[in-house]
Amino acid sequence: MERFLVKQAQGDQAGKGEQQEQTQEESVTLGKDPGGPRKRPRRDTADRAICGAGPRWQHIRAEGLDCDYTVLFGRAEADEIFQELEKEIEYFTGTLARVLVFGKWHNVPRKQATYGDAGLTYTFSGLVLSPKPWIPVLERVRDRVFGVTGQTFNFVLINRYKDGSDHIGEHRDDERELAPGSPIASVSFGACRDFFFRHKESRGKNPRRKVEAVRVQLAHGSLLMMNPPTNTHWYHSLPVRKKVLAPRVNLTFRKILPTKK
Ligand SMILES: O=C(O)CCC(=O)C(=O)O
Repeated sequence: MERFLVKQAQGDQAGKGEQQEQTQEESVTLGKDPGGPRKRPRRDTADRAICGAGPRWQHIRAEGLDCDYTVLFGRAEADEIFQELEKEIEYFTGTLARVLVFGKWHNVPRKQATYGDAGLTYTFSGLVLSPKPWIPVLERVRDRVFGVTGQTFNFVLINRYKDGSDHIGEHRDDERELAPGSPIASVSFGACRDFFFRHKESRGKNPRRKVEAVRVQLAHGSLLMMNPPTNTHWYHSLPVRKKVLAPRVNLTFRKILPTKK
């Protein structure tokens, strides 16, 4: 059974022609919007009335994987938000921007920052940290996600990729810190990049099972809702794409558990 590829819907062209760099798995093109009915993941009818017609969603499904994708911001608004993010976000520096692998320090191959509600803490590189307080541009994106999904978030992790050599390896998001049953909302600005899901039983040289990987192209202004139980069964990554020359900023909004007193 083949899986889906959500193609770039609009915006940056930098991710075009990257498919040949995909080596470890196959995926199949779902294509541009297949023209299905307008749907949103939100189920509450009263809320629907408030929010109007809403965006056009593509539903990405596989065994234990449940995601919804849409382009949330039009080009002009996405450009404006991207510029503001570039101006306002304060990224980690020093040891927080480095990682220890087998006893050797390396620069993290991207820049990272966290913002969120007062009083929250989370662990990062073995340290207990507090996010920076929300700033207007992040509230604007967070509130727009709420407007179309009804989901609230108290924390955002920001990853900035200066070009296609910056990347993030295969991982799952730390479930101990996430509120059980909560989705993760991933909003992207800048260069379009490939994003992969790989089933946990289908990793490594000798996988227990062969489950087709799922590739999604994350366009400028797009929103990918990663709904439970996706994060339990699937790893995700943003691989190197040498042909991508433009920067990209990704925001993953999360609901994390309040710090235990
Ligand atoms: O940049 C992306 O789209 C992926 C970010 C990611 O994997 C994460 O925040 O856990």
